[in-house]
Amino acid sequence: MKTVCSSLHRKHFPTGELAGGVLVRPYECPERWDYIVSSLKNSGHHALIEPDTLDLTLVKKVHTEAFIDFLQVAWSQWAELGLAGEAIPTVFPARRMQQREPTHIDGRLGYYAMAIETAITSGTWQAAVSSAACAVTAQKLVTGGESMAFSLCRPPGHHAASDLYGGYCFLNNAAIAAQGFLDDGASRVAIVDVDFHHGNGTQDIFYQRDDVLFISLHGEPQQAFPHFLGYADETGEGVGDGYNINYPMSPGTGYSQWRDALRHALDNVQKYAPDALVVSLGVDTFEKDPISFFKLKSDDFTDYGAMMAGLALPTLFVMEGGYAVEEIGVNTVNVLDGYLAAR
Ligand code: 6XA
Ligand code: ZN
Repeated sequence: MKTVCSSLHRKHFPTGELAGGVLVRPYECPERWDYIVSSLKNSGHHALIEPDTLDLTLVKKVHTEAFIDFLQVAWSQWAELGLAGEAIPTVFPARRMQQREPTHIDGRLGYYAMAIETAITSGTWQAAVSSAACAVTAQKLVTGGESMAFSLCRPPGHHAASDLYGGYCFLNNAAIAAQGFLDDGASRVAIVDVDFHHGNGTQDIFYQRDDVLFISLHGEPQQAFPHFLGYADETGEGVGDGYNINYPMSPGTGYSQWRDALRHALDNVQKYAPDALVVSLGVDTFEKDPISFFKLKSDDFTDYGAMMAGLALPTLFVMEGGYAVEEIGVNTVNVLDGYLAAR
């Protein structure tokens, strides 16, 4: 198995995340990457590949040009003001306000943010680009004939919509990779998002399309971030109607219920008969995750990796969340090893 990863992820590491009303050390931290790399090596997966340069033309099929321009300059525009901290929005275009992009950085941040825990720092853009580059490089390995590949993306991507960042995400790595599969000849791609949080960005990007089936298993929006998307009655729009499937689940959900939802999800993937599968792989479904409420155990990750292999599809695993850092590596590699053993 080949893993695509880049040490440039370290360029993004804000000092603070607003959580519980205080600035804490971000849950989405660089050690997450280190623990995964070390578990990969412990499991004999030594093929770590550097990504190729990211093709921005591909990124622009998923994100708006204005959003990309904003991400590129947000830090320098913030830094010019000589402010003490990192770039965090404080005001939003809420209901009945204008949806027009302001020129001041405070306004621009609020215009493009879907949540405020995620600060932008000097290296954020560079890290986001390296993360998306990992996803696309791994996609090309799969398109080129590898039966599966893993892109160890950091920062993650599934909350990023065409013109929104937040929830630790800037560029939607899984969506960009799915578009990459299509551009390289696939007719249909399925994305299964097993991160604890709803993949609002990925859903939004493909909501009106039938060439990408998006399925998400997640904490119900009444109780879980991102709170404003992810209900079961969101099924797609226009030609996309029927190609968006959500499985929201309540606090305390354990593996037997979660597994039933995944079984149902994978049956839907099979009916869709895609040319490739993208798995948005977040392991924050783990029982000890500090910010989530599902109860999966480490062995459950192996089990569901094997279930995914049953589809026998060319498969790209894209790293999303997971914050029980000491177990993040084992849980992630369990999915990949479960998959490989069952193929
Ligand atoms: C912010 C929670 C962000 C969750 C990010 C995540 N309070 N998404 O793991 O998958
Ligand atoms: Zn998550």
